[in-house]
Amino acid sequence: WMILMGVVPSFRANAQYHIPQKLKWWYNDRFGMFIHFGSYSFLAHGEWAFSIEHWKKADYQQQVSSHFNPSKFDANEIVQLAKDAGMKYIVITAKHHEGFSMWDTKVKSFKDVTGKKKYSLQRFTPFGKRDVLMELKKACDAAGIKFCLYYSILDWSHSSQEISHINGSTYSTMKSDEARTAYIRDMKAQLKELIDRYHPASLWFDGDWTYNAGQPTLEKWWTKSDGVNLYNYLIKLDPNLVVNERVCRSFGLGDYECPEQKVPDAPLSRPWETCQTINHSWGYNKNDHDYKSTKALIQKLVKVVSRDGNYLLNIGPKGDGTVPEQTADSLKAIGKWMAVYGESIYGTTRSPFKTEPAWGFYTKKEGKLFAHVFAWPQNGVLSIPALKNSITKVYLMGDPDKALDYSVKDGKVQISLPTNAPDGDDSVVVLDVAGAP
Ligand code: JFZ
Repeated sequence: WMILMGVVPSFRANAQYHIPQKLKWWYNDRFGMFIHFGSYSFLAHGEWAFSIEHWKKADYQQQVSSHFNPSKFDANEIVQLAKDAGMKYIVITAKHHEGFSMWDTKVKSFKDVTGKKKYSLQRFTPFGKRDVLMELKKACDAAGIKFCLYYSILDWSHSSQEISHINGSTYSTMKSDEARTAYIRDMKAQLKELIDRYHPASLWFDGDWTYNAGQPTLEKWWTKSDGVNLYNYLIKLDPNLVVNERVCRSFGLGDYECPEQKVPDAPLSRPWETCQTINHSWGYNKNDHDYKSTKALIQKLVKVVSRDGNYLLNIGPKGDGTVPEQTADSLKAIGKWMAVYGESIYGTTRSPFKTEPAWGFYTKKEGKLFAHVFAWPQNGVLSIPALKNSITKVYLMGDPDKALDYSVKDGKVQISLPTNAPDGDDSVVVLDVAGAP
């Protein structure tokens, strides 16, 4: 027994971290929709066009922002797409790096270069007074989807910041200490507006990268203590607010980690989320037609959850507010899989084993182990390490009434599979367990 006890834990994964009460919904939901939508959507060159194309502030505002008119924006349609795809929360850009506010901000200093107009959707465009964030918030509430907001700390339009375009990157330097203090005060006022008006379940910060690979985009005007201070300010306004680590990244601040466009090799020391694009762009880019396959997207979601992460998948609506057809098609295809297999994602956590199998990934919850089989075994046998508690039933997730034969011996569970994989993207084999798997 002693020997066995010593051997068994060694190939089991590390213990899970504690999840604070306020984070429980987020940790349970596992799959969300990111929406990059701003005046850049009109130009249709992605959300970094201002920087990459070296625009002058005045030209960008006149030729891009002032033409943004998302009159076909339909919150219900977008929320329905998210819901059908099995996404449980939505994070939309309230203000991206370009500095354009998607809501009718009352904070005075967020103006265009002339200083005469508010630089917002409602005051700077032909769109009029519709409140798209509120429309989305209401549609989310009605659908039981959590509504969350993205906010960029750096701001390429704000008068406090000197902009220089160097090698396709844009550096934002504070004009003076007074400008810095005033900007941070005004940014906090905007965030209070957003919290008071939309009660977001979560705030997703970005544009904080003081120490980005030796390229201090913010010229060090945004520091760790600013990040700590901002987090504390927000939590005072709403103790339940979930905030990402990018209030000032790489210091372990906020409530969860944000490794971007990459999936860590193993679970991290605290909860994490990866945000990813469906093609290669966040903001709508009319030249980007290179979409990931449904299979790649589903398998990525599974891999992320098996390593205890959340998956935030991005859409970039067009300037008129409509969702590109290929994006909608991708979401619908994911939704078809989620309709059958969603319960192997929601409320599940990391694989119970340290080693990942060659054929796919594991997710688990109390009473269930889900074997996500990407590569269906040629010999008709799926081999799994022995579990902590006894197995009561094994079956294919799409066919729960038909029990599969299995044997348990020599520390292994051997399951007999049908010849053909039931799902080309990911077939899930379920093991019902009397307790934790
Ligand atoms: C940032 C933004 O600049 C971008 O426009 C988009 O909003 C994205 C979600 O976030 O881009 C980043 C930020 C961090 C990394 C890479 C791109 N990173 O840490 O590798």
